[in-house]
Amino acid sequence: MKTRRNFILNTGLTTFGLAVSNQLKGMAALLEHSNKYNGATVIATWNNHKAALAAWQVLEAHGLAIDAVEAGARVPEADPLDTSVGYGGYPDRDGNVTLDASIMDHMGNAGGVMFLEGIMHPISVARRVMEKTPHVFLVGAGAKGFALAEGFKEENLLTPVAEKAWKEWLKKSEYQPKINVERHDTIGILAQDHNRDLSGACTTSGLAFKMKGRVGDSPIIGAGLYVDNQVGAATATGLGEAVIKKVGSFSIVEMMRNGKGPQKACEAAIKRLLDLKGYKDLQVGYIAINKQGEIGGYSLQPGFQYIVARQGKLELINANSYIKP
Ligand code: SD4
Repeated sequence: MKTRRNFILNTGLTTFGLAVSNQLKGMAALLEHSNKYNGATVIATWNNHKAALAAWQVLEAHGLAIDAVEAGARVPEADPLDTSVGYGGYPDRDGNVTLDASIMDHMGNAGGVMFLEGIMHPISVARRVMEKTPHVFLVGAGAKGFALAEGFKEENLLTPVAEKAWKEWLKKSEYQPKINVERHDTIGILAQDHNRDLSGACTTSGLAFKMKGRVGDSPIIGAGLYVDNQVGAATATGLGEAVIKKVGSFSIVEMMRNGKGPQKACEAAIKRLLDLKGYKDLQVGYIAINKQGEIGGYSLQPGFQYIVARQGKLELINANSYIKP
């Protein structure tokens, strides 16, 4: 924690109505007492501060963690400026916006949708799969048919900005995922509510200009997201193929079960990527929370950030990375 540069987002200040000096004192206290239960907590990948705030508001009103993570994930899904998630997400190489999402609650229930088209809120469809069907995953046309039957609206999710970027990409049609450059804003969001129950959600439009039908880690239980209410929860962002091969989020929760704290578990999971070919050119970031409310985050490359909301404060953390800046 010592080497991290932390700061509190201005966006949080007015919303929470706290004086700056109190915030700074509070932040020091947060770091000092990070091994104690700190009350309700939200932790999300990247600078998804609006999402963290939406989730926090659910927890602050003594809502459930599952409602908090869904509310949080819906924010970037509806944001046309977020080019990695939902509406406004960059399309595949044929110009189709195809979405992946997963959700887990504190009872070990899980739901996911993959390769879903035309529905703005895949996270809410994933939740319906979890709560209303005997299944865990629905994909493609099946997921869409289910969503429509559940009353979700069909919409064109390709914004003019995303279409322009795709047409620009078509000129060369080279597929080379770049570290942190593809606007990796995929949201993985974890919450612990006032009952200390844990839930998580993860939602994405996947890698920009991917092959049609490609599915990443985000909707795959154990890879992009895993929650065990007895132990903790973890979620991932970055190159999904690498996370899937290492079953990243499940491995972090298992390491926490075996005694590691969230920070050490994220670090160990990142180190497991080092035997993958080409690891120096890919990015993966993990975040985790345990049942005690301790949090952690770590990435392979520099540049990964995550956001934490707790005790009325919103804090953006620059994660430490295995490969140094
Ligand atoms: C994927 N993990 O589909 C996602 C991409 C991502 O920010 O995290 N983007 O592989």
